[in-house]
Amino acid sequence: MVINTFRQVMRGLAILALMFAAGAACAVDLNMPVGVTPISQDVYGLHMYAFWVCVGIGTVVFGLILISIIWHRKSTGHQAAQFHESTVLEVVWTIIPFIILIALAIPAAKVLVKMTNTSDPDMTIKITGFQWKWNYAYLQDGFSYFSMLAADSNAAAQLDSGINPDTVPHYLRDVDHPLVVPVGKKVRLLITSDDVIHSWYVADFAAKTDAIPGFVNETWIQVDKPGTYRGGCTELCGRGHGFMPIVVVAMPAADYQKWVTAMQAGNGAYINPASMQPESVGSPVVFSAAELNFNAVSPVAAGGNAASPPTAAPAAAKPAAASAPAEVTHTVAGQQWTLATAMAHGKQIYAANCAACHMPDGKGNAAMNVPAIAGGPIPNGPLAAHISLVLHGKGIMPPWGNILNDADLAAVITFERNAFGNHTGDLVQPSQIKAAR
Ligand SMILES: [Cu+2]
Repeated sequence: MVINTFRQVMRGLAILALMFAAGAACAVDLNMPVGVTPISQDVYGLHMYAFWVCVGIGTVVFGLILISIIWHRKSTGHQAAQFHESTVLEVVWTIIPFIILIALAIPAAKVLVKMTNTSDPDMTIKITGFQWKWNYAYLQDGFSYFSMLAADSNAAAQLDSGINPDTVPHYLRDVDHPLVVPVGKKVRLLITSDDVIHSWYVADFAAKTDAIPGFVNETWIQVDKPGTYRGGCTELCGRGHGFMPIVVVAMPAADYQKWVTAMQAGNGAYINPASMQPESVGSPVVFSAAELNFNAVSPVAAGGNAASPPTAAPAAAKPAAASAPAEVTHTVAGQQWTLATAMAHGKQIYAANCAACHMPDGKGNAAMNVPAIAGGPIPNGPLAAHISLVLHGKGIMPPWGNILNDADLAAVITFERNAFGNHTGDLVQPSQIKAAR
């Protein structure tokens, strides 16, 4: 009997020791990140301060309980003290918690005020949440772009993809077009939404602000260390909620300025901040200075960018093979597609934007009342009606004209009309999308 009790006690102690060891082993990872912005460091300091106050209170309270249990228990002859309405005691146990609360509230309020002080920013970026992507608009620099789940994560996330997510770098934590900010500058973020409530959150910045349709919330960041920082949407916003990560690249101010200049010259093409090259879709990719400035590419492309409205586009433009390099598969609003380049790019646009509802095989989703692309009446019917539906949306279908640029829309509509067993032979050019807007 005694031996059994002894064994149980020893086993309990061994388990406790293991738990402490495990706790110590991962204690470093359990704490919140210190972060790279002044606010995140303040928040971390606040967190540690509150933590040590809690440790102090815990030590006193549990210490007293332990002393009472061990040295003042009934079995050793101690009697409970009997007293009521001790004014001194009541004043003491009111004043002490009051002091503790004030001591916590003052530094917390200071950080809160600092956090919401968005005055005198060096620059402003407007962030708009969409189901399920982010749009970043550089208000002073005059360009904006969408940031969505990286293609490799998206491919692996598909049902029965056969791709092991462990083989995908930064699975569900990577995007195609990261937000780019300069190091050491105060960046004001205006945050809103186009559809439902999202929330923009990057732990290393201690920035977490709800994106609410019809409201513009604001916060600010000042990233003091160059690097790549990851976050995600933190407001359950629908079934793609887990698939709208956030990636922010912080660059030295001089490099950032080069990126801005390249973005402004790129006419809609995203410039990869790592390589400072325009993003490529498919390969091989051929770029020249002239292609980056599409005013100089071809008469048709220049027309797409002209201030005056373009003349009515032909119902089914023929591939302009002579004027557009066949290999160019980046998206510049105003470029000319060939059937091959449009199909290749349209396939990627479809996978990133349309497959979630219309399904990767184009069969649609009867339960959600989403019609099929494969053999469906719209992709096989009049082209104008198809373009109009994609541009303006209908029911649960969003107006993609607000989300994708002319080149992407032309490519994806071309793809839908010539994939999944559809054979209309239609090739849609960005100028047709522009004319139909
Ligand atoms: Cu969300």
